[in-house]
Formats: sequence, C-alpha cells, structure tokens
Amino acid sequence: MSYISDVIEQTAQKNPGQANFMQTVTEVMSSLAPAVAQNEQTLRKYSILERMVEPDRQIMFRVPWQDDKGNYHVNRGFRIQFNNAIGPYKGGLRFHKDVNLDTMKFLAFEQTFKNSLTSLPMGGAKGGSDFDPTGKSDAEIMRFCQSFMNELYRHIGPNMDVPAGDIGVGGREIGFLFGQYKKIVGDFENGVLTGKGLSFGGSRIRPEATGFGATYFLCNVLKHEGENIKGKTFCLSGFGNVAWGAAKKISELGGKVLTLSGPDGYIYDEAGVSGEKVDYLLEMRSSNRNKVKDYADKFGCKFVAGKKPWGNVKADIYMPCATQNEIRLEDAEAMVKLGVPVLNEVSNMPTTNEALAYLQEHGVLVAPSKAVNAGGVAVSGLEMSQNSERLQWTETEVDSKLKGIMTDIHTKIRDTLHSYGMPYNLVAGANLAGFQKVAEAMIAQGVY
Ligand code: 2IT
Repeated sequence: MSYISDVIEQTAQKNPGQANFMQTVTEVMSSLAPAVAQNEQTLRKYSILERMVEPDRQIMFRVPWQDDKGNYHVNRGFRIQFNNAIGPYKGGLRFHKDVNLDTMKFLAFEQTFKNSLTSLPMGGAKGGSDFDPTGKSDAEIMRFCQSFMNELYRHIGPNMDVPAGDIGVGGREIGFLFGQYKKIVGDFENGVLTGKGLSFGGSRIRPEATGFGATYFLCNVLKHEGENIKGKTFCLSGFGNVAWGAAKKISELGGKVLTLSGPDGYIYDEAGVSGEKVDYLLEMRSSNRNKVKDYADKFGCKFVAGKKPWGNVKADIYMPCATQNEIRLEDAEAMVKLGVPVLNEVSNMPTTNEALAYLQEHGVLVAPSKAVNAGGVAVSGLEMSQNSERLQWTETEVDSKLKGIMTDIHTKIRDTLHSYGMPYNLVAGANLAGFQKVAEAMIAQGVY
C-alpha cells in the first residue's frame, strides 16, 4: 500500500463515524501524491502525514446557560487546535445545531491548509457549539456567549489561539465573547478575537472579506480563462455574512446574483440581488429568524420551498455560500446537464468528494473553498497585525491588501501546479501549495 492510502486507512480506523473529517482527509491526502512522490523518504521519516491528520488537541466542554424564561440549558462547546507549525492557532467559531466533533475536526483540518495559503503566519483551529441561535433573543445570545467564554478563555490568547466568527457567529457574538474574555482576564490582550467591531479594534472590510475575497479569487480564475465577471449570472446559496459580501461585490463588478437560499428554500430574483436588497440581508440575519422567504416577501420575487438552486437554476457560476456538503452527486449531475461551467466554492467543503470527482470528470472548473474563502481569515490576520501595531488601516488599504492576497494565492497555486508539471487543477494545487509550507515548518521544528 502507498504511504497516502496507509495514512487515510489508519485515520479512518482511529476516527470511526467522522464522515466529514474523513472526507476532507481523503480529498487533501489524495491530492498530495506528487509531493509524496518527490519527497517520500523525508515525509515518512518525520511522519508528516500521520502528524498532519492528528490534531494537537481537541477541547470539549459544557456550556450551561439560562433562557429568558429562567430555564437552564446545556450545550457542548469545542475548540480543536489542529496545527500551529506556521503561527498561532487561528480559525472561526460556529454556533449551529449540527455542530459536533466531526464537523469541528473537518473545519480545523481545512483551516490549517487555508491559512497556509494566505501567506500570513496563522496555524489552524476551529471551535463552536451545537447551540442553535434561531429564535433566540439578544440577551440569550449574550448569556450563551459569556458562558462559552467562561471555559474558552483558558485555551486562547493573542499569541496562542485567536478565534473569529463562522456560521452563527458575527459581529454581535464576537462583541459578547470579547467582553467576557476581557472581564475574566483583566487585559485587552490585543483584542484576542478577530471580527471585532470597529470601535474596539476590528478591521475595516472584515465583515465583507470572505465574500469580497471569493469574488476577487474568481476574477483571477476568469482572467486565467480569458474571461471576466461582467454580465455573468450567479447562483448563490445562503444569505448570511458570506453571501452578503459576495452579492455586494459581484453586483458592484457587473455580475448578476439570481439566487440566495436558507434552511427553508431558495429565492429567485430575476432582476438580481443588488443595492438595498443586499443591505436587507443584514436585517434578515440579525432577526435570528433564519428564513430566506423574508426576502421574497419583501421584494416580491419567486420563492421555492425546501430546495437549493443547484441543478434548478441555470447560471454561469455557482457559488455555494451556506455550509458543507450542499452539492451532492445528484446536484453535480443536474449541474452538468444544465451546462453550468464554473463552481466557485465559498462555504467550507460545500461539495462531496463524489460530486467533486464527477464535476471535474465532466469539465466543470472547480475553485476550492480553502483558496476561495481564504480572504476572510486573511483579513483576520490583518486585524491581528493592526491590533499589535495599535493602529487601524483605511478601507482602501485593507481592500487593496485583500485583493493582493487573493491574487497571490491564485498565483501560488498556479506556480505550484506548474512546478509539478500538472494542469490547471485548482483543487489539487491548493492542497499542494498549502501543504508545502506547513510540512516545511514541521520538519524544521523537529518532532516533539
Ligand atoms: O472558515 C473560516 O476561514 C472562518 N470562519 C474565518 C476564520 C477567521 O479566523 O477569520
């Protein structure tokens, strides 16, 4: 058996029932064949692949909280610190009812490679809770965040682990989490979390960064193909922070966003999601209703209950912005049948491995999430720099740095593929490029 398949097999045995974690491990490890072929002896000697699939530590804790009626609830909190070879642990917190150890591990593993691609010194981590913010009041969210931080604080710090937002965790939650951290530790600690409000050390463009960065990355891909974004039609899923930023930038650059989705279904807006309609997404999120139908009701467009746009709406570009495993084999088949040529993945691991293989076999150009959505964490890295220098850059400064980082990621992937004599396969290239830096740092630092 080969080194890679041995490691995948051992990882599956050690992590029974962790389908999401195994999906990303399989996808990433399989991409590394050219790197292993070139350097197998060294990688084996230092057990690089074995060490890469085992998190440094996995923290799980109880989060008790009180609702507005006085009833108590208990949720489970997580922080997976996966790899800090290239910098302090860094990665978001997700509050969603489906959060479990498997989800957290897949996200922390992906984060390690993504953060490496940004060129900034950040290791990989992820955390969160199975707390469901749907229908919760601001006061309930505040109490939950405070209780969550009552345990998390002992595991984080500006040079140790710097959490941020993810699904269900935005500016409001980061504010509550930071407030509690500061209260417990008695120190501002350079802000500790990223995604903070502008009035207490947040970075300009951080809320927009994931969606903006995803659009900038796409522009690089389109340019490589001799195309551009003007006049292109888009299907997006989700309506949260990420879809919001993407819709804003796409519409600014002359593309047209036809769809958004939520747990209740999808909306189809023939006129395109732009201007004040984009702003309304923020209201939808802060209402905690978690219903995309609100958009259709407000702007009088079509709503399709219980479905995602995939395979139902034709567009030039699909951009999943909601969650993992949104695009399954049957969606991929429908997508190919409809003739959608580009999948620009934004949410983490939106495509199952079967769907991904099918799309690539059928000539769909896939840009992988760990490159496409890296702008979010990259601007988090810029927030850390601004905090440690005690300054705040302008919108123009941050936006131009973000643009530069996204272009550099694309160039790095293209050059890595070139160095292995490989075609323009962005999925393989992102994994190989992300891997190289982490592996090099791990080897340099010895086995400990
Ligand atoms: O998936 C992600 O990269 C994030 N949720 C953002 C992480 C961060 O530290 O900004």
